[in-house]
Amino acid sequence: AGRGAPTTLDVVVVGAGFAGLYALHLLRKKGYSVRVYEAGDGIGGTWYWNRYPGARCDIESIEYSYSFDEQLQQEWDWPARYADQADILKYINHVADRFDLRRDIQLETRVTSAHFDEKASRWTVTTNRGETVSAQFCIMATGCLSTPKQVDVEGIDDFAGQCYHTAAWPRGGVDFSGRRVGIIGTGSSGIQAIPHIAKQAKHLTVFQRTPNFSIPAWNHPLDDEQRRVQKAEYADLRQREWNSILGISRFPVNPNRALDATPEEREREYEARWAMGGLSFYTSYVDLLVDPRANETLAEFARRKIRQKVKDPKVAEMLVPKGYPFGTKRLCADTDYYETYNRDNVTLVDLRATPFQKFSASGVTTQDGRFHELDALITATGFDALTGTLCNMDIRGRGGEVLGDKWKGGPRTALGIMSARFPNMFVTTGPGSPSVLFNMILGNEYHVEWIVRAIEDVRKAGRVAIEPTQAIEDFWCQHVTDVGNQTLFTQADSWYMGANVPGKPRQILLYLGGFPAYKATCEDIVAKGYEGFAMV
Ligand code: NA7
Repeated sequence: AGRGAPTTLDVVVVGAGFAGLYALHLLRKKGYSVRVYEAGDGIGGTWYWNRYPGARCDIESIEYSYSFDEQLQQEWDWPARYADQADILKYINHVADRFDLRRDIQLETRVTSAHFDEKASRWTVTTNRGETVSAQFCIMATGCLSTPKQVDVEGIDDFAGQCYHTAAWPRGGVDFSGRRVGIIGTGSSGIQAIPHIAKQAKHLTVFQRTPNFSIPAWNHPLDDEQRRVQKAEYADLRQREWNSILGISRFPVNPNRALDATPEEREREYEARWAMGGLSFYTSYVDLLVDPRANETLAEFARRKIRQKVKDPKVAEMLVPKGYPFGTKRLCADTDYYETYNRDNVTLVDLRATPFQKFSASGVTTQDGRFHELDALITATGFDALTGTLCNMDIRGRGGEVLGDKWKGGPRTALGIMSARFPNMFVTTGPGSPSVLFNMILGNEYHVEWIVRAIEDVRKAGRVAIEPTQAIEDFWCQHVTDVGNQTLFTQADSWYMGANVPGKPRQILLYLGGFPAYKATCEDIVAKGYEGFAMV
């Protein structure tokens, strides 16, 4: 890209993470002119920004990697069961070089607006560098967790120490030696970062609003023999992933119901899952996420484990999750998380009992009158997930309708991929798709393949645009809500529910019918000539 590059393109892709890179690769292979815009000064999306200590994937690398190229997956060596941020970023950069992707990626360029020109049936895309391009199709590969959420506490701007959000971590890292550090947030990011920061800092104060369920990851290095065995079964592994609910096939799926099992059988099952670690609990019984009594059997098991690990019973009680079902906030996978609270230099503050009162230059006071002196503050406070990035961009469809206005009461999509009156604009792993509870790499691959096929089908049909009808969008939104309501997910104040951002409408933002059912619906629609979509 750059000098002399055309300002008229077939496709603009926004974002150079896993989805954007694959979209570029596939579209270019099919002969389309494509440019990818990326806000960061490097590629990798989530894995570029989230470089906090301990950042690691909690899906095994053998599965959390591209499946589209057999040679790539046979040649790449993952050093550990779960890869850390640096290894995943290395992999992404390898993929970019391997498929010669960089020449069509423009870094340090943020797309600020995308307006649909109805007469031309094209998108006019503008960047923060004042550049404007015209593209027939626009793919928003902007990610689900790409707008970090800041905290709003009185006086926080007066705090004179260093402040870091886990999702905007400085490139060279941070040295916390000798410092008094505070961290807000105990989701996946906080739970991964806390053990690392505690080892380095003079003192770490963890400000916890809601305790999470976390299971040991049991991460370990992989040797050549283990990698050879894994790679030998790749074809079968991928097949099983595509047919599974979570896109993970390394953990067995138990087809039984927890409530049909005896307490002893349940205990055996849960102990076996504990030994597998991490997300394995999601498939331990089929009724866990739909029946509160089933869920409670597992929640109690997990609470007992926390009480066994944390020496101070008062601290243990603060860490024990209550009041929402197991797994309905994203289950965390950790390394030495609970053990960290047995250290002398770690303090846990329960923000429900003692909320923040006010920040000053040197720390924060909680409502019990205690002053916590801090040299640095880490916010592991999550994201305006799934909708934030798209709603903050100036996206205008037919009649100048602004996407952020259309989605004020909640996102409106068909299949999580398109929105009515925004023709030729596609989203990967968008709201209303199942991807955030599925192996994200496979979810992205499927979306990219669906989108590229749709683009080709528009061209083949001699048409200029495709868009969903209002009817299919209404149907899909209702379906997502109905399916969500059959689960326990609606009972937690999670980012899945939009409940982590003040003022955001509370509704289920992902499709919980499972990926195989989702994919079948998407394929069926195409087989019926894009039923519910209009080609103009
Ligand atoms: P999460 O999972 O949204 O966690 C954010 C954490 O920050 C969570 O413990 C929140 O408590 C806490 N939080 C957020 N806002 C505040 C305020 N204002 N005050 C105190 N505490 C606050 O984000 P992560 O980055 O950890 O993980 C995101 C996803 O990445 C994860 O689900 C995986 O899929 C990978 P709350 O629970 O809202 O009370």
